[in-house]
Amino acid sequence: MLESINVAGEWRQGGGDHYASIYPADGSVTAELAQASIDDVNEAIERADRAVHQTGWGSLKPHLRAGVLYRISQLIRDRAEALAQLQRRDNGKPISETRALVASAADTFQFFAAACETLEETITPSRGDYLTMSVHDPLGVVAAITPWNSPIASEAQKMAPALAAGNAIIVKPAQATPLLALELAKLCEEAGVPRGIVSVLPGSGSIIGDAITKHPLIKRVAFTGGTKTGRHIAHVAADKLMPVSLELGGKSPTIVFDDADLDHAVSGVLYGIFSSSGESCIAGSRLFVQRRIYRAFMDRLVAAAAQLRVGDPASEQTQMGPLVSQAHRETVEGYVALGLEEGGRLLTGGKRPTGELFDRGSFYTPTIFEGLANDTRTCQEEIFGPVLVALPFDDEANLIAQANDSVYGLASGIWTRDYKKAWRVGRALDTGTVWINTYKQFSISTPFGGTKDAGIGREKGRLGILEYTRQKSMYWGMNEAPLPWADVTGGDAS
Ligand code: TAP
Repeated sequence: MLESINVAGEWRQGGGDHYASIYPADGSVTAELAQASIDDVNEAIERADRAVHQTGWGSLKPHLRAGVLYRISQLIRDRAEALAQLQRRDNGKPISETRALVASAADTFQFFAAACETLEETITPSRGDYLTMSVHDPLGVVAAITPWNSPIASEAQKMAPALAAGNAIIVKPAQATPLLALELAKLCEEAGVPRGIVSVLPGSGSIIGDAITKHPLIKRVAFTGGTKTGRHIAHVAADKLMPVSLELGGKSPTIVFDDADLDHAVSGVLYGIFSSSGESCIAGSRLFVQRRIYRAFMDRLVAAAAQLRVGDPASEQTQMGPLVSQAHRETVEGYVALGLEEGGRLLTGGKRPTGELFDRGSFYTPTIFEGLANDTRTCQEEIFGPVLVALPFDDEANLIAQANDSVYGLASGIWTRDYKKAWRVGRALDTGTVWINTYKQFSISTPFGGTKDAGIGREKGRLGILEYTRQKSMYWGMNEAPLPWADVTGGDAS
């Protein structure tokens, strides 16, 4: 049976092509759906625009809107296991990771419910006989376009603040992973979000995503995905004078100084690159190790990498599941071949594991290269897979120059016991996030985003809700007398 999509609250089969969501661990079909058509896009957006006004969602008192978001959060928690299992099938991540992503989605709705309920509008210092206020209105209809690597968490990060601010939202999930966004739409409906306020339109990015972005009633796009797509969306946004947030790619440096706690560093570096099979924008994919400890550290790292448990995503023990698709595995393999061509030496990995389960899914082994210069393509381009490049460094100045020598600036990691050095280097790194003696930890209350080609704008954080509003200034005249401009006495000055 074909899964329905959600066109402004109406569950029906889309007018577009049929598409199957494939379980990457064994190639079986999880669900099939008829995707959205351009007509579905136009209908969803036009109905959403009417719904913002007709349902009163945009003008609902904040504590009442917050109540709906709290209920969404609770429904996600109530259905957590089913959602985590569905997400495992949708993109093949290990169950331990998909459980964490579901929990993060619930936390995100809870957080933005609180942000909505407690958001203050301000009376600003007045400079005359008037009262001045700064207030925030919803934008109207906004769009979320999300990638396949962390569905539900990516979608929640956009849907929660957009809904909290009183907007309607059109969600375009990645074609490879449409199912979690559709589940979220069901929970929104159950929690009391009025009909028409949420639509989920699975379909191809270049057709459906593009049509959503260009639609004149879409007032903002929140995008997570590749830099090339982000740049295209930025061009469309420039033509429309539309705000966007772009969370894009990364090639994040992780730095191990010779005074680091090496147990922590080995574990943190491996987690940084190999969790999520490296399919993570923040993967710590460029490793810089101080030369004095380089060989000893690499020996420990490689030995530990070879022990990582690659396997069935349904198993609690699995640390690395398959890559999202056979096609993506081939892309990763292409990069490994490139690394060898560029003179890299493989310290571990670089192959498909073999065996019954492995032969059916798109698995790949944790892979570590050395011997490559930082300016090679292997060190500069985002691979989005379980491939780490390791480089030795001698001094701090050279390290910072190399670490910042990247078109990306999403995240970085520093391993050292010297807090002054960590501060100095952390401030010098041109990245949106710096982790010190930890990696890939996340808090919804802390803003997130990149610099350079890693994107513009920030998501998360208490003020993230304001990104989905239009600031407005209001002046209230308090003069006892008319403004001293026109003669209102009719010339009778007596
Ligand atoms: P993209 O190809 O950019 O796809 C992301 C989303 O954009 C998908 O839903 C895609 O639809 C859609 N899309 C494609 N072309 C479009 C267009 N012309 N107009 C509007 N939408 C369009 O990226 P991906 O390969 O799925 O994801 C991997 C990339 O995302 C990596 O570069 C990674 O670093 C980045 N990423 C970044 C972050 C953050 S927070 N910075 C987080 C996760 C991932 P389709 O499904 O049809 O492709």
